[in-house]
Amino acid sequence: MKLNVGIVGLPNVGKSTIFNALTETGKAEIANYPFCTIEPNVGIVNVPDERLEKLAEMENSQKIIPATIEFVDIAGLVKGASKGEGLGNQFLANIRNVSAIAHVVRCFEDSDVVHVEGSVNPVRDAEIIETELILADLQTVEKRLEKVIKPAKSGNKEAKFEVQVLEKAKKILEDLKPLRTHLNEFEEEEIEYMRKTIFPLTIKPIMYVANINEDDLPDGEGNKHVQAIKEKAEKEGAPVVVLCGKVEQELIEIPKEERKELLEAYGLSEPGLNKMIRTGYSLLDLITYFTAGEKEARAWTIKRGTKAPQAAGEIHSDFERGFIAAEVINYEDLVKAGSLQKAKELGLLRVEGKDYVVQDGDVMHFRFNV
Ligand SMILES: Nc1nc2c(ncn2[C@@H]2O[C@H](COP(=O)(O)OP(=O)(O)O)[C@@H](O)[C@H]2O)c(=O)[nH]1
Ligand SMILES: [Mg+2]
Repeated sequence: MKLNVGIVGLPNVGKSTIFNALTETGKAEIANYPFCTIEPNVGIVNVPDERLEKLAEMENSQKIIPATIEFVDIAGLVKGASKGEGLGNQFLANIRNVSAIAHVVRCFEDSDVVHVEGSVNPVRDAEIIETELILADLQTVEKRLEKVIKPAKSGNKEAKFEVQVLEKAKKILEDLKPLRTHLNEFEEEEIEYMRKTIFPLTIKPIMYVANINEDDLPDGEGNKHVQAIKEKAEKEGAPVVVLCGKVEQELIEIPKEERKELLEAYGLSEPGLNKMIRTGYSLLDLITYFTAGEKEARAWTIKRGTKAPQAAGEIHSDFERGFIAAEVINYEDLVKAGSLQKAKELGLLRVEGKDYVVQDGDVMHFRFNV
């Protein structure tokens, strides 16, 4: 499965503004993706990571290759999408193809920008979209139920299992609740089944992106709409990223050297987009390990819980196939040592075997034999 984040929200909330700024600011070198055609609404974005910069400095690496994550601008979700309103079905299909959702809500007042619902109210807006996703899931679940109910009745074991899961999901969706906030009611294998067989929209992890005006920077503290969406998000256990789309756009339009000054003027230590990228990364349950040498310092993306051989396989399938061992030091310890060479001299590199679960920030060197 591709690991990507779909940007979702009502029209005119700032999705494209944010998407464009994102793809500009974090533009990944397309040269690294020779075999994929990149659609105009897809942006491959570098994951900002200070550790990688420091690592490259420490090891005198000529090149830095950051981890990347994909964002997709999903346009045009409106009320009634689940019934095919607007370009409803197409958009729902686009959401089905992403692994996580960045739900942009408008928290800025601006009489020049039309609000499709007539007023600024991010909680209502979020619920409009959520309801469409819930209704779409309900349709999917009901359709599948129709198919499996007969074989289940005649004793088919798999069908019986499906019915049990689908009935549970149906009840939650009929209460107009998303599946993602009710996952504790399912067994692990039931969740797995839903993800792999019926691809629900509301099971995907979500972050809210509160788009505010520049006067409300740095964090939207005094903006009541931001407070309201934060309360909703907290109940759901979803993260909120507060940013100003307009300022993010401004930042990419000025020369790099001037950005720091503009950020400081708004009381920001970094672009809001950086937070959004990192939040997307963690929503997907991804962590980073590093390799570093004179040639390059590079960040590699793995799912949390990945063991050393599979992590090595990210670099090359030979590394996984012929895996012998990994020399490992965590970034924090490496910084204390000063360099890989010094760490080696101090005996700080651990040798780990095939059952080692790679940790975020591990600096790895693989030994393999093919
Ligand atoms: N005042 C203000 N306007 C914004 C902000 N972000 C986006 N807009 C404006 O809102 C309008 C819709 O933005 P767009 O990104 O096209 O929204 P989309 O329909 O969600 O993709 C445009 O005129 C933007 O310039 C913001 O932070 N503040
Ligand atoms: Mg748009």
